[in-house]
Amino acid sequence: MVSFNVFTILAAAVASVAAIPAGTATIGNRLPSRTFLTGVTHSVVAGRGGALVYDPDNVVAQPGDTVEIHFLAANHSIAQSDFAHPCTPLADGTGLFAGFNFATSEGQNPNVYQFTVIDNSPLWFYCPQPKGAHCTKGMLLAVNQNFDSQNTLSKQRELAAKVEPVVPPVVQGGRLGGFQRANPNPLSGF
Ligand SMILES: [Cu+2]
Repeated sequence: MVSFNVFTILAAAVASVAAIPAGTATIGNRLPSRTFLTGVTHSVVAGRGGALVYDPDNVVAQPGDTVEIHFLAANHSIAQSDFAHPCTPLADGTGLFAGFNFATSEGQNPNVYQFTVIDNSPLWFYCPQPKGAHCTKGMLLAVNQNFDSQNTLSKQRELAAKVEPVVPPVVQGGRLGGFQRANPNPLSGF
């Protein structure tokens, strides 16, 4: 009976480990330990058609969903802000910043950037590329914006148009556990 119980516990442990996608663990991953990954991925394309956009620029996601950024030609990135200060990194230093590691002259960069939605709170992101002021020109991404509030993506674009993008000082995954990885699905989002 004892050995059966041990086996059962071991089997459960192996099963739970196997359920985590390869590549999830990374240095700087600060995901809350109880975040349950749903396995759902929302693909977002940065720079589609050469435009200064994330497409889509509005994602509705559940806690545990993954948002995956694919980078097309140019030198885009992604950084996290709050609603009221678009183009500026989160002041408390907890925001993610992917770094400028995704430049490509054609096609899409072989790497993507992933982060995990950890609750239903609105999340705000911008492209911090200062050359050409991508954020100022509206390169913003909202996750779970609340359309019943004043804080909508269209309103944030009005705020962004008045400021210059700030490059965050540190490349980090932030509370959302963001990390760079090889593109697991090159056709995703196209
Ligand atoms: Cu950009």
